[in-house]
Amino acid sequence: MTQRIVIHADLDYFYAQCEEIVRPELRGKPVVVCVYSGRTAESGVVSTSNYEARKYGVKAGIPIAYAKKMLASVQATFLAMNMTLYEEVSSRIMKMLRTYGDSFEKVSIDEAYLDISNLAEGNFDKAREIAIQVKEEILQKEQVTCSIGVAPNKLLAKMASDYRKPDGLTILQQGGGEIIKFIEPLPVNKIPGVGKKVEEKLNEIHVRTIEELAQVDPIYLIEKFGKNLGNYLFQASRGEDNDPVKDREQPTQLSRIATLKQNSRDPQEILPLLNILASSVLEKLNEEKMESKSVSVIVILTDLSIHTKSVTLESPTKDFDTIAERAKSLLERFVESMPNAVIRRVGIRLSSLQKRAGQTDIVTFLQA
Ligand code: DCP
Ligand code: CA
Ligand code: CA
Repeated sequence: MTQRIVIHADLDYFYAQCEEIVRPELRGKPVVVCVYSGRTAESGVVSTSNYEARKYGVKAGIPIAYAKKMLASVQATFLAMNMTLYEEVSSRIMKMLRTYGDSFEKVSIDEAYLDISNLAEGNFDKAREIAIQVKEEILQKEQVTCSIGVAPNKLLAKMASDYRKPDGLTILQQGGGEIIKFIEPLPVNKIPGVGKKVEEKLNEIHVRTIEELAQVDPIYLIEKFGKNLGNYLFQASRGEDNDPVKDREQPTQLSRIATLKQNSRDPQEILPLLNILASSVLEKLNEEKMESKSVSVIVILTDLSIHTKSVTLESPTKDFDTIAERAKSLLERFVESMPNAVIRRVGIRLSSLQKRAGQTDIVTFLQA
C-alpha cells in the first residue's frame, strides 16, 4: 500500500487578499474587510485583515471602531465585504486545485484537502514538489498566496498549513519521530475542532499541550468528553486520523416544503409547520457539516403563485433558534405585504452554504 499523503491548502488573509488583487495600490498597507451591520456608519465587525493590519492587532471578529483606533496613526483602508468577488476567485482556485488530487474536498471558501498519495507515489519529496507547483500556479494565475500543509493525514495536514503563515509550506513526514516532535509542544487548541469550551475543560485537568494530552488515559477522556470526542482527542494527541478526503460535491442549498392542513394567512397557524420544516432542514445541514448564511421562506398561495422572501445573516449559522426566528419574521413580512394572500404551502430554504470552518468532521458532528 502506498503511503498516504494529504495536502491542506488555506488561502492567506483571503477576503483582504482578493481586494488587493483588484486594487494593487493597497498592497503593503493595512487593509481591513468589514461586515457593516448598518446601525451606525461604523458599527459592525472585522471580517479579516491583511498581515500589515494584523501587526497592529486588527483581526477577524473585533469591532470596526476598535480597528479604526488601532490603525489611527497609519494610512489604512476599510472596505465592505464583496462576496461575489471572493466567491469568483475561490471557485477558480478550487477548480485548479481539484486537478492535482486523486480526490479533492473543499472545506470552506478558502480551504481544501487533496489526496495526492498516487500522484506523489507515496513519496514526500515528490509531494513537496507538487505542493510548490500548487502554490506557484495559484500565485501566477490569481496573484494569491496560500499556506500549505503536507502530511500523512487530514488532521496533520491542517495543523501543518496553520503552522507557517502567510505563504507557508510545512511538511510532516511519516517516520523518524518528526510528527510527534511537531505536535507535542503545541497547545491543545491547535487541534482542529478544539474550541474554547474543550480547551477550558482540558485546562481544568492541567492539560495544556498535546504532549500532556497524550498522557491522559483514553478511558478518562471518554468519560469526560463522551465516546466520539474522547476518542478523537486521544487519536489526535498521537497525530492519528483515518478520515478520508471526501471527493464529492457539496450542496449549495437545502430546502423543505410542505402543504398546510388548512389554507391560512395567519402566521400563528402556519408557524408550527414552518418550525418542523426548519428543524428538518437543519438536520440535513448538520449531516452535511455545513452552515448557512441565508434564510428564505417560500410560500405558495391558493392561486398556486410562488413567492420567496430572503434574508442574509451577519455570519453563517447552524443554530435552530436563529433560523426559526428569521423564518418567522420573513413569514410575517410576507403576510403584511400581501393583504389578500392565502397560503396553501410553505417552505424554508437555506442557501449560501459553507463547510463549518476549521473543524474536522467528527468534531463538527459532535458540536452540531
Ligand atoms: N471570515 C469571516 N469572519 C471570521 C473569520 C473568517 O468573515 N470570523 C472570512 C474572511 C476570511 C475568510 O473567511 O478571509 C477565511 O477565513 P480564515 O480563517 O482562513 O482567515 P484568513 O484567510 O482571512 O486569514 P489567514 O491568512 O489567517 O488564513
Ligand atoms: Ca485563510
Ligand atoms: Ca480558512
